[in-house]
Amino acid sequence: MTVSHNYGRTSFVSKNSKMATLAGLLLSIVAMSARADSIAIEGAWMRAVPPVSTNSAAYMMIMNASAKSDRILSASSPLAGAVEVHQMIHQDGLMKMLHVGSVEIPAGGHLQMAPTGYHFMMMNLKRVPKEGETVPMTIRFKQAGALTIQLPVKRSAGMSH
Ligand SMILES: [Cu+2]
Repeated sequence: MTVSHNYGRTSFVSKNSKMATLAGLLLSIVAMSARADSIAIEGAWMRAVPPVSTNSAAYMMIMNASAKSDRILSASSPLAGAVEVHQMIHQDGLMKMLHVGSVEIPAGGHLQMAPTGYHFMMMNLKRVPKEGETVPMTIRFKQAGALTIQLPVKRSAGMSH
């Protein structure tokens, strides 16, 4: 489910000023999206699951405004024992989930993580968050470094704005 295309949004490329990055980070936490230099994340959410669940999943759009491709190396959340990148695939008439080691975000492209494709599997939940809560997740990128985002807990993607 990797789709690559160019963004006609030059505003994406942030100047490497620490103040601008900090201001942008603070601003984007409020907007439930985040950016670190070339990477911007929008529409992030975590699926609300029943209290007995041990796993959940997180979805988002990851955009790479850089001229270099980037990769997700790992992710973590204080609420999960482990966070893995998974992919839903259709095989032999069944939907299967694959653990993928590393996913590329093409230069000038994006990676859409959604219930039908790539997702962050949040495993061994230490506590099941309620709908409406916000859960932090840190994603480590090969080029852009670590980025911490806030995941609103929802039952479905819905429209947040
Ligand atoms: Cu999964």
